[in-house]
Amino acid sequence: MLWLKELIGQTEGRVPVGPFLKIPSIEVVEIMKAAGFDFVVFDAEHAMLSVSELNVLIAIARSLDLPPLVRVADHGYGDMQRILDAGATGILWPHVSNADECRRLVGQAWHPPTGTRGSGGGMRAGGWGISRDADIDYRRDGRDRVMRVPMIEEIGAVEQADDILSVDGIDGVFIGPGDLSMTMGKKATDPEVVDAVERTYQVAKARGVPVATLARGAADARRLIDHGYDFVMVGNDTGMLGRAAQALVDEIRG
Ligand code: 3PY
Ligand code: MG
Repeated sequence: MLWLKELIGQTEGRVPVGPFLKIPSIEVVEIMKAAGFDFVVFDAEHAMLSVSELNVLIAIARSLDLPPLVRVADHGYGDMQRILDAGATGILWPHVSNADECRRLVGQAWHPPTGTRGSGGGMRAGGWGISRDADIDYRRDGRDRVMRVPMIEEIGAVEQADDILSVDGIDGVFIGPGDLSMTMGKKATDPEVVDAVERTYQVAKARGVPVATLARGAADARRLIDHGYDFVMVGNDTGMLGRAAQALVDEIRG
């Protein structure tokens, strides 16, 4: 099975790229694999994805060797634990504001003695407790292979990025330009926002934390890769479908 954490920095010159997915559909996951994406992030923060739907989507993504991560809806323990036990290969937490909050979240996703995540090896993440496959090991995978990724997307968090990114157990950071720009009362393309994103990027690089952000399309994704981002999110299923449908109608109607 592929893990995003193992793809980062190891695919010679090939930076992993993945979309956010919001539509609860097996076919969409298969299409993203067929299109060539390296990983997917199911977006439970903004989309109406239930834990039961995530369970199915995670299973199909894993079977396709398309590492599934989940952006959780909140900072709670219950859904996150079930999503990890369902076999998500990483968690993104939206709006992480400071180091204490980050430490608590990372701890929830880390088994003792380092954290407080409960033991559920009888689930998919543990090969249903009967796996003969040495590639599946609930405790080792939970410790070493699951990605724990705080999202920095508030200007207050940018100011505290060095503290936040010093938290033990972080496997990456995602800089959210959309929310960040809102907290600054600006547009994502305004120079002040671009500078705040760059400052956060530099802190992550200095700390050796793999860093990602959201690309505005293919050219922007190439720019981010050339700049040195370690993994890149681009697009989402609703946007891709919407734009393709609109372009088709426009072409017909002129
Ligand atoms: C943001 O830009 O705020 C994000 O969360 C990216 O999806
Ligand atoms: Mg956001």
